[in-house]
Amino acid sequence: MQALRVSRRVTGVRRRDLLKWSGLVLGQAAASGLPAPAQSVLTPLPGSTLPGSGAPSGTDVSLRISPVAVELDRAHILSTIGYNGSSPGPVLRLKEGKPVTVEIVNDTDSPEWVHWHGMLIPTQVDGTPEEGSPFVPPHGRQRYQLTPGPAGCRWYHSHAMAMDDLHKGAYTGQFGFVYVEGGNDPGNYDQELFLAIRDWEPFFSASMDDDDDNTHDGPLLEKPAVLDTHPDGLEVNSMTYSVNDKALGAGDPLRVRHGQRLLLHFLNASAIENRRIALAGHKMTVIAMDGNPVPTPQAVDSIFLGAGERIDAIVEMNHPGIWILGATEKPIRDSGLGLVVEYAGQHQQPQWIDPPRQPWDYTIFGKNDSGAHEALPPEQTIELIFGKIPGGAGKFNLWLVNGKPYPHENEFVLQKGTRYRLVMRNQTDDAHPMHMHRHMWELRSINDKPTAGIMKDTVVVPYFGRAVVDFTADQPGLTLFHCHIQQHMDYGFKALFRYS
Ligand SMILES: [Cu+2]
Repeated sequence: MQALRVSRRVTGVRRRDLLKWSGLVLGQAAASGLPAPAQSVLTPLPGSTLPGSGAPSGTDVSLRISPVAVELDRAHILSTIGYNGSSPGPVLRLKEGKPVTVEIVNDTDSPEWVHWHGMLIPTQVDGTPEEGSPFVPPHGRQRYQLTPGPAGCRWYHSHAMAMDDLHKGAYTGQFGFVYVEGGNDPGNYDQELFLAIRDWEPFFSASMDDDDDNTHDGPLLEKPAVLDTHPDGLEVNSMTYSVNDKALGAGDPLRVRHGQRLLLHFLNASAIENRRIALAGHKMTVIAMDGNPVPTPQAVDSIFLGAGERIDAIVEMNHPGIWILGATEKPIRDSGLGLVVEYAGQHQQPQWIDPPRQPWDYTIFGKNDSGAHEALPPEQTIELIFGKIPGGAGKFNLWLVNGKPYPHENEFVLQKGTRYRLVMRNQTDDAHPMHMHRHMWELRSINDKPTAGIMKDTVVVPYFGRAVVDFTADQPGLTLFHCHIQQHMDYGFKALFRYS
């Protein structure tokens, strides 16, 4: 199993002196012991109403797309495109079901689309070219209303195609959290943080360092009997990482006190990779995935996030010290993907402890009696078989759904009100984070291990593996289904669902 992955392993790692422990600035302290108001210690622009960008009155959400500089650390100041002068963009806090007026100003030379990932909203405001959403013209603006929902951790990002331009679309800094406030009760907590995992300075590479091995411990259900042995094409890679806009050790530490409870909202905002994350010395209790409360919260040693996925976790600060929260793979952590967590009164060097290496298993968070019953049995099943045509040296791979790249004409037609089952069969040697717009999936099995009650908008289909999801077709209009790895999406790995 591992041998298959060898060709995608990075052999040499660029090291750099990231950990400059001296000179760290005191962060915000939340020592009251009371549930804290919403705050984002690491993102400088909290709040949902942003009158500062010249928005006309009556605008609830104002986003300005423009060039920004991101200082990951003193040695790495990047030029990219962001929202409202930063990347990530502001954490937007909206109320479920309460319509908001959105104004987007585009200060760049390219048309842009702002997609509201995880929201159940019409195609007109979904921000997706394939669905026909209007674009924000270059040096123009766009104004519309949307009704946020469902409650929970959503996000917004560019949905422009990039193709071979690594300075466009999701490769840029155009991403941010949306927290839709509603009935979800995360319980008491002392600090709330929004942590976007991110890579920068993408480049084309014949090898990759990824965490996809983490998705498997069982048989390779979808491995073809005869593998295509043609050489793979180029993938997009990175060796520059951050949590929000800071490399490990460069930003303020997250300052905590013994006995506090943290509510951490994680987002994998990468355009290129799935990632595993841990907080050394601590377990994290996963309470929600993709913003939706899970039926069975579980404490785990590490979490796995496909590109586009979110996890909300509660962490009990019960192990005083100075710790690293970051990527479980050392080269990635050493290249910036992490954050220092510092207990009050502790002064030692930040510690890392490798968590036990276990495959990521969504199903442990599902209903305990998942296989026993089906509350809403599907009426129709749609098979989606993923394939890859290796591109060969210096070229790009082509990605197929049911034997062909995008576009598909009328293969996927939904009837309103019908309950569907999607059987995603991944006949490639990559784990793909598959996302469906404007609908919510119920995960039903991963590699034939059953589950129920886990509601998601993005599911990582293991390499040579299988994932089954059910959903009700209740959002008429074109609906994009795609891999959330930008290059895979751009080179064929997407399909439009229509309503009849
Ligand atoms: Cu993919």
